Order: sequence, then structure tokens, then C-alpha cells
Amino acid sequence: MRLAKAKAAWAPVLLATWAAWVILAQNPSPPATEFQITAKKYEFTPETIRVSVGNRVKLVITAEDHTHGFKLEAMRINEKVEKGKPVTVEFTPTEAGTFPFECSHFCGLGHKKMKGQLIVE
Ligand SMILES: [Cu+2]
Repeated sequence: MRLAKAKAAWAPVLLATWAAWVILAQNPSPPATEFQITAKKYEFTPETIRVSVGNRVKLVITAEDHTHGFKLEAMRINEKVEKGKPVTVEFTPTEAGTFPFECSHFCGLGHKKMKGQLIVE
């Protein structure tokens, strides 16, 4: 009789453990917030991206006129972006701040002015 009671007490614990495992398995991490960025002579649109600390960010960068680059040093990102071939980068910012990004592929006279910023709040 005592043994049966002890066994029954374990049932809710096992059920809760199983339920937690099922929930975690289905949602390993929240989905990334996606931004579409276009690069063209000599600007990125949008120029400013606002995100939150700890939230996964996905950037899809498309060059409209010819080859550009996308360098976001704080997140160790430096990609060549060829016209018509969108480049996807993902990262999770771990600290707040303003981090500049820039074109890293010489694209003409205005190349050095081709910049933007990532604001992490
Ligand atoms: Cu450039």
C-alpha cells in the first residue's frame, strides 16, 4: 500500500518533466527579427537598425546597382554583396550600444560615405 502511494507521487513529476522537454524541443530559440537592407551608390537603406540585447537578428542585404560590401565589425561580419545575390547574416547582440557598419568593397567616389549604424538597446 505504502509503495503504491510513493509510486503515484512520482507521476506528476515525470509528467511535468516530459511536458517541459516537449516545449523546449519545439521552441529551441525565438525566431530572429528580420531586416531587409538594400545597398546602392552610396547608401544603405535603412541606415539605422534598432534591435534589442539578446534578440537574434537576421539581415538580408541586397545590392541594387553593383557589388558592395557589408562590414559590421562589432559582430565580426564582413561580407561581399554582389548585385542580385542577397546575403544573409545572423547574430545575437549581447551588449547595448551603437555599432557602425559600412561598405567594405570599393564602389566609387562615395564609397567612404557609405555607412550606417546598428543601435542595440
Ligand atoms: Cu563601397
